[in-house]
Amino acid sequence: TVKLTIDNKAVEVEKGTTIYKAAKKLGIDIPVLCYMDLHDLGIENKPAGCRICVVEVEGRRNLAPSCSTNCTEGLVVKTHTPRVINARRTVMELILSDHPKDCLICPKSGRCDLQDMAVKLGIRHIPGQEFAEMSTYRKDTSPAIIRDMDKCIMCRRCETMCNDFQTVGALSGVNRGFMSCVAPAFEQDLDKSPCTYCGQCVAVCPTGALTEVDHTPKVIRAIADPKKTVIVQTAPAVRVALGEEFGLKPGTLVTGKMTAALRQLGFDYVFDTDFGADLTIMEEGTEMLTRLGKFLEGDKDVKLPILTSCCPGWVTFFENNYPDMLDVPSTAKSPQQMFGAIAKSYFAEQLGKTREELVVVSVMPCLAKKYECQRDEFKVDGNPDVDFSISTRELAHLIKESNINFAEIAEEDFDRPMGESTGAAVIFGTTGGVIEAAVRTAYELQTGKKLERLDFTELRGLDGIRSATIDFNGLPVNIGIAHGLGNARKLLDSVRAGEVNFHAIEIMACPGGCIGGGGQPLHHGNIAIIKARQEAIYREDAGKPIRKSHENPYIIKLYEEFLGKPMSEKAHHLLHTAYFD
Ligand code: HC1
Ligand code: SF4
Repeated sequence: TVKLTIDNKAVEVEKGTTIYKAAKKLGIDIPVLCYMDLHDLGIENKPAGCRICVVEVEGRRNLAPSCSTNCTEGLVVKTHTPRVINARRTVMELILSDHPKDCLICPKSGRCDLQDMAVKLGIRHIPGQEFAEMSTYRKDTSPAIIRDMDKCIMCRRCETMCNDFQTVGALSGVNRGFMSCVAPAFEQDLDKSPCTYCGQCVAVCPTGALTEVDHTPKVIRAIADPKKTVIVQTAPAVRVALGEEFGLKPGTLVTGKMTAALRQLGFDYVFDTDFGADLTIMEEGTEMLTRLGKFLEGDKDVKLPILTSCCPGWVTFFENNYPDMLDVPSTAKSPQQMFGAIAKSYFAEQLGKTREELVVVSVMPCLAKKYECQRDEFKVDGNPDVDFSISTRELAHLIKESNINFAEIAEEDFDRPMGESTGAAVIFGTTGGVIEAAVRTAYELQTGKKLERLDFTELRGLDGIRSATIDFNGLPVNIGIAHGLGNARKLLDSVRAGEVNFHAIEIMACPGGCIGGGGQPLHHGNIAIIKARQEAIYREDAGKPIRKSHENPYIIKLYEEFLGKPMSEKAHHLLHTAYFD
């Protein structure tokens, strides 16, 4: 260890600790802009680029960036001398001299780290902006994400998420000086790059440089159109995070408030993606057992492990990186898309409406869902099964702009039939949950026995890659789980190399699964927030009267009245898909 003093307080830290972290230990919060501590996810962003975190170190001529300067024995550090404060203000003024001043209409306004820092440092004037020209870039709008590089401050957080955590490599620093920014190779548009639309770059961007494509104006227009019946479905992970946008603690469950707010917004039917998740389990669980059965009979052509396919970021990553394995994932559509397909067929029939008269809106913790619902394979004669997908953040905006008092609103329940769901569906929202839900159903279908315990804690947690063997009444089923595309790549590479032997694998693109999605209230890589959301998911599951998908009475009815049985021809037509490279 080494001993030093910071602001006249003594502290002892491990060798190699940065001044920033040593100060944190003392409760001294040095301001940072580009720095991002994601060590729980195995990564850290410290390019020491912005220089906001500079401190004075006795005996050194230059100020030191505290995020990247290590503590040494006897160091005397001062974090807020006049010289330090002056330097921080100058740094801020320089950054702002090349930053647009359209804060009033910026999608990040009110949640922008740069704006907050300008407030904190009391910036009132930007020297030189009268004569200096700002660098400008072409705006890039993809199906899910908008890149507005005029607002990029080169913090490199997005690059760290995309390259180090997701291993997608869609973004890297380009150009020099004022024209430097982060972009796909050859400065192509995002939709020409290997981007998966996971949105993790958006989740950590400190400014308005990376934001989601806003679908809320289209949703408002649909609600206002008397000729349209507008149906909303809400993803499992939204209910454990939406409250954060209204000042509630991470992990507060707001299912009933969210439902009531959606009704007040004017949706005609407030349904639940969880219904789609229960349906996914019926189809995917049956597919898993069918493949497993054939494998046990010695069928050499059967593809195992079966991979979950409900995460669209993961599906795109898979299509881009594993074209030799396109027949391996489950063919089951995601719950979002199964919901849309059933809403525009079975439910439309019940209402006596055509699919064109219905508008299906999804509320998702995800930005890739915006892309998923636009994919051609999820359209009938050009009409999409899900018309618009809005993020948890966009829903919060809609609620705020409609003057709904979220804190006070009384809880309400979802509509039926497509608002009924089980605990198994809720846990889809966190890593390990899809496969746990599948096991709850597949076990009972395979063995004909009732499960004695529903909580498969061996499948839970936040380790990047996990595995467990579940005993199906004498048949050991090997299960693998990964969250984060970098972890997924490691796991899949070992499958491709024949080094591991799994029967089923669940993969989710985002940290913690959908609870850490790119459309959620920004997590900024804070694992404590993700943990709190995860605990809330399991609380919701534990409190549900029905916790196995095959016991959802409205799912049973759907098969009786409409689909026949899982993987029937009709189910196959409506609920399954194929993958393309
Ligand atoms: Fe997810 Fe899913 S769990 S993908 O993470 O399978 O987005 O929440 O809606 O479709 O159900 C997201 C969450 C979500 C789907 C389900
Ligand atoms: Fe990379 Fe995901 Fe951002 Fe695309 S959305 S650039 S894959 S981090």
